[in-house]
Amino acid sequence: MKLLLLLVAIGLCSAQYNPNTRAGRTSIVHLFEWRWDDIAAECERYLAPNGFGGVQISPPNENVIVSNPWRPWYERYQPISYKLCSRSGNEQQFRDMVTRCNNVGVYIYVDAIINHMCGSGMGVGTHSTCGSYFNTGSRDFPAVPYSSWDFNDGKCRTGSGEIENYGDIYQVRDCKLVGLLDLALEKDYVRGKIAEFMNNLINIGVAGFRLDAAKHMWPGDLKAITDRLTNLNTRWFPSGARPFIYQEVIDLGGEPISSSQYFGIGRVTEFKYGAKLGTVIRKWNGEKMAYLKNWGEGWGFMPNDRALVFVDNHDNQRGHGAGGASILTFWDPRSTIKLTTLLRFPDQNDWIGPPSYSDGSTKPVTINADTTCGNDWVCEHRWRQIKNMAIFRNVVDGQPFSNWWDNGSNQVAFGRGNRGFIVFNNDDWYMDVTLYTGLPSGTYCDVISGQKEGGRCTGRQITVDGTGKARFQISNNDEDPFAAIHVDAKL
Ligand code: QV4
Ligand code: CA
Repeated sequence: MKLLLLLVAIGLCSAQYNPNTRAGRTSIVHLFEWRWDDIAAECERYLAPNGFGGVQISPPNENVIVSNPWRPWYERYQPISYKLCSRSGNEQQFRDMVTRCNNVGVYIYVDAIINHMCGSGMGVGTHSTCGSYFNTGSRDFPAVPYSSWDFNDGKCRTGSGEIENYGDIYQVRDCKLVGLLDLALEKDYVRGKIAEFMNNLINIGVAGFRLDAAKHMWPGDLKAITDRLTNLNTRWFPSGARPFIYQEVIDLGGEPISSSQYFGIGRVTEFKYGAKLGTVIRKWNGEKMAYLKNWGEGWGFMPNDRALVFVDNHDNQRGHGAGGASILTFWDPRSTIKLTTLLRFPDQNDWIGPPSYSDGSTKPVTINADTTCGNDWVCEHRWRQIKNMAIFRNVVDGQPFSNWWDNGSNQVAFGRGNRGFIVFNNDDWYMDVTLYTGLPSGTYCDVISGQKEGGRCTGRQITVDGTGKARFQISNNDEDPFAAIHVDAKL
């Protein structure tokens, strides 16, 4: 089975591998640093009507306030407690968001930071998002509570107490990741506190979790924790539904810790996907789009039913974590499951937080007359091409990869059953080809250059003849040198 086949239909796949999205909804968008009130509104006014399946949210629990002098986005990866208050909002606002999104069938996936608490150098005080006291010197987090017993200081065997060598699985799991106080996840007490935090979120109605820094936690500890999770809230989910789990393990090969060690717990983020795709689109290392014919497991990626795929994420878009220079920061229409709507940030400033007022609070997302976002927010998921390709995925969901064509170089085309067809021209010359699409005859609206609006097409029209063939003329100079048609965009 190829990666081109989408997530297995709901009900067929078991346990924490099932994203729990509504039938026919196949993408999750990451609304990085958004306020809960804004996400609730976006679910209702945009995500549900356009078929998005869910939202990955920023960590909802209390974190340290870092003054840099302005607050960086990454302070949210430094927990102080499991109370639900952050720059995105308080517990009441969180509950309201989950309820309103769930009610329109857009589910919430929580970025769960359970490997560690805040950085060891964060000091003593109440400079935290709910004002809880903490003392990093004595390892005291009374709002959980955690104390020095609950950290890995005694277990880590590097001189610095930091992870120094990713080739040593013990230090990767038991030492501090960039100075972050590492939790002793083998302790029943710590497991219990984490499970309590996650079960509270499940009870409120979330559909699953991204497990941050999973590579830095022993698979056995993660299994013990996820086994304690309750089933999803039956107000919105079928009885017995398990939380969706996807684990952040950056496995580009070459390290003793691999993605497959985590398959028993849930899905794993496939970082090779974005890294390889970037080299192909950029034509680095002799790569060409024609080679994408067996994209997916054929390229040495993890099995389709264990992968969560995406092109870029909040780290590698700004030079954090791994991924490399090839990462594309635009969206690939072919098999994306998670989109990232990110913050505008100047090249040199990898720490820039969300648009905020002088008191550090986050500005609301406003919507401009042309449907883009204002107040300095960038809403990639509202870009026509991206929104339309999220719909394309839904329309062709469950259909087999079909009718591949390539010119031996960087012009390629393929279909998904007889429901959708897409054509790319990434060569440096004009493309004029007539291809078998498999689609029923008729006139279709290309959803890249435009879209169907009130029975009319605002972009180029493509005619499929009685034999299923259509002519595609795509200039290499087009703003978007590709075209996509599907049965719901038939005029
Ligand atoms: C600094 C020094 C340390 C020193 C420490 C002393 O670098 O050597 O020991 O001070 O306290 C921030 C700073 C970092 C600082 C650290 C602790 O950038 O310089 O350490 O805080 O104060 C995000 C950011 C990090 C940030 C962290 C916490 O990317 O820069 O660190 O949040 O705020 C690997 C992992 C992978 C990880 C990736 C980034 O395998 O799991 O690195 N990705 C996830 C998240 C990521 C997040 C974390 C993990 C940590 O996607 O966003 O890190 O939760 O590849
Ligand atoms: Ca750890």
